[in-house]
Amino acid sequence: LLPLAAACDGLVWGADAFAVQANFALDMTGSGRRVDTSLASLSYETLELSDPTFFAADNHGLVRLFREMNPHGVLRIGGNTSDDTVWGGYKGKMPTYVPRRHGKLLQPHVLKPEGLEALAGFVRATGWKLVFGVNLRIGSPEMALDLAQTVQHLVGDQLLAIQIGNEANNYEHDYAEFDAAWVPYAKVLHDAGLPIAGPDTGANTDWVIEYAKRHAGENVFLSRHYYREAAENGSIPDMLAGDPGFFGEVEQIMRVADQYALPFRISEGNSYYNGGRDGTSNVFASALWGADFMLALAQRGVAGMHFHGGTLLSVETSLGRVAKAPTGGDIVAQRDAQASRYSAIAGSRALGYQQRPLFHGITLAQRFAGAQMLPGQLDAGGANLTAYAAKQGDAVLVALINKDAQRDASVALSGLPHGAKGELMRLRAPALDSRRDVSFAADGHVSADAGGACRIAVPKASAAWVRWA
Ligand code: BDP
Repeated sequence: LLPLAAACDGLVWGADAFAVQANFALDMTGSGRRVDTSLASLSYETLELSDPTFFAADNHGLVRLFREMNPHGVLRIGGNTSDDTVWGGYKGKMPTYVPRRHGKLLQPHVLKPEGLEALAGFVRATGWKLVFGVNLRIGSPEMALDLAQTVQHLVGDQLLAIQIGNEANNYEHDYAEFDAAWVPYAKVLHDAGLPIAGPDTGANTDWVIEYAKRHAGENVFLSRHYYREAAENGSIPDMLAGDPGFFGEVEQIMRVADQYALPFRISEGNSYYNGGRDGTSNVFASALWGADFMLALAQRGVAGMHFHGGTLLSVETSLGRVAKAPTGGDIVAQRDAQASRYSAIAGSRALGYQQRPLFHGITLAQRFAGAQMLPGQLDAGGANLTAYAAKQGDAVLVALINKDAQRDASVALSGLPHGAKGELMRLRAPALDSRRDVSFAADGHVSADAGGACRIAVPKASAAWVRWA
């Protein structure tokens, strides 16, 4: 029944005969996109800088988790609060301004120099690069220039780019109006020698394409955001169903990005906007979603995926809401309560930090950093299963992500280097809705037979990652 099983000693589990039979045929002669080392990246609200002990060099727990996720990551500071913030270090005439969110009038947040200084220390401690968003809504290129120059002075060549405005599609009438507001900013920043990226739009692929056509030469990368849906409409089955329409848009953008030789980054995104959905964005299912989403982006040449997150306070404030963190529970629950629902990292300086389930999915995908994607033919056998392969130096990487809630899969791999030895890791948890006990850990070794074949069991709601040497 399972002729290949013997080649993968110890991997055929008891119920294998009942599992969906899937096939994944690697094409070692083909060559796909190179995965950027900054694939796993993060996005935080500007408001986070109002606590200068958060992004700080001595916030060791947070520094450690950033480095663990990716030693080559990019931190994007922005979000709604970037367009609700005035620069406290600005000596010029402060523009008059009343930010509005969801119909409510808000006081602008004031970014203090100590918040920026601490951020620069954090960036140095993590080794991450920085993308920093300035306020477009306020209509003050002078203030933005002053802030951007201060950031550059503090961060030096770890500054990857300044972005102008966050999801301007929410307050500018159309692309032309955005462009007219953007150009004076870009001019002063550009004249001062600052690197620029954009348009940092919400879900407007047409804006990204139009922007590239007009401004490619002035930019270091192109960007847009991604959320599947509003939190109210989120669910585990919806999240795991995949989003083929979006990847069609990614391919459209990549054609233009390639034409201008510019990287494309999802500068902000996550499962569900409006702060993420409790019981969906913060449970194990989000790890499978995140790993699959990142690899699907990498396969299409997207350089970085910035998962939005951070404290509950900053994200709720970005939505014009008042943060109410649930209290009680053990230390794990207490740390969990401090973070926004979709954040990959939970905790606080006082309580310590911990990985959310999503974090583990991100680390699985990040194992493809620097590799060259390989084409492959997948027959998922009717399961909600995805598969990715890549060449990393002399090694071959394979990820098998079984997002199916019901069906265990037995995946027959072919086209592997003959007789290759594989180091296997598994991403798993007790259940799709587990908030804890998620692990991405070593699970022994496998070997391909003399014909380059091997069968790997991927139980429902789990993923396998193999590095073949
Ligand atoms: C994005 C905003 C960000 C929000 C997020 C959300 O840029 O500030 O926190 O949506 O709704 O549109 O969760």
